[in-house]
Amino acid sequence: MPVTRGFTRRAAERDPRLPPGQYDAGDGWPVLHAEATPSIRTDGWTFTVDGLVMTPTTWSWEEIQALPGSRYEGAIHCVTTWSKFGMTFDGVSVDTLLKAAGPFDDAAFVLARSHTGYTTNLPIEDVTDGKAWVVWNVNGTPLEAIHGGPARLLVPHLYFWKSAKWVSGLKLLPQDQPGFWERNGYHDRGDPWLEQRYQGD
Ligand SMILES: Nc1nc2c(c(=O)[nH]1)N[C@H]1C(S)=C(S)[C@@H](COP(=O)(O)O)O[C@H]1N2
Ligand SMILES: [Mo]
Repeated sequence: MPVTRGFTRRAAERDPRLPPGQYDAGDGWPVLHAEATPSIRTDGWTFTVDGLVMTPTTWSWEEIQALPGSRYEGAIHCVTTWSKFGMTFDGVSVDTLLKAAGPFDDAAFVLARSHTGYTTNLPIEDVTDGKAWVVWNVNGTPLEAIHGGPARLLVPHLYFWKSAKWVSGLKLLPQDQPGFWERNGYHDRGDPWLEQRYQGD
């Protein structure tokens, strides 16, 4: 039956790494952000973990680079339906940063913030156990300003709006506090495999 065979072939051709409703952007890497691209120098740059932590901690550019490095190799998924495969990001694991600051037991959420004022919220489980990074290199080269350089958050198992560009810190909170896109109609969590694109999904 040709109809059945056609359906089966198309299903087999779909890349199993592609979450539902996503397409492979190939070599291109779309640029998306709400604010003007800032020009942020690495001298004077800081990254701070504060809120519900024993030791609020700020790292300079040199200090964060001196931490044990960590790499992510894999896909990224934007809510506007493009995905990219085979990305290599280098930076530091959020686990390393949180370990230094020592979250209190009641720290259940984080609000990531950017040097531009952008924010995005995450449950602490989504940034611990090797699931999130602060990164400054992509595919072996320094992250360009248009992609969040000098450093951005990377939370690749969630839609890419959670990966705050020009990231400046994480605040540990007792309850969820929606960030920029989450207040503007995007889903609170943003799991691409569950197609959690917009509020109510
Ligand atoms: N500071 C900041 N970070 C941001 C955004 C933004 O508007 N401002 N947009 C998010 C969204 S919606 C996406 S899809 C990705 C886009 O990252 P890219 O431009 O490197 O592809 O950045 C995320 N991080
Ligand atoms: Mo996005």
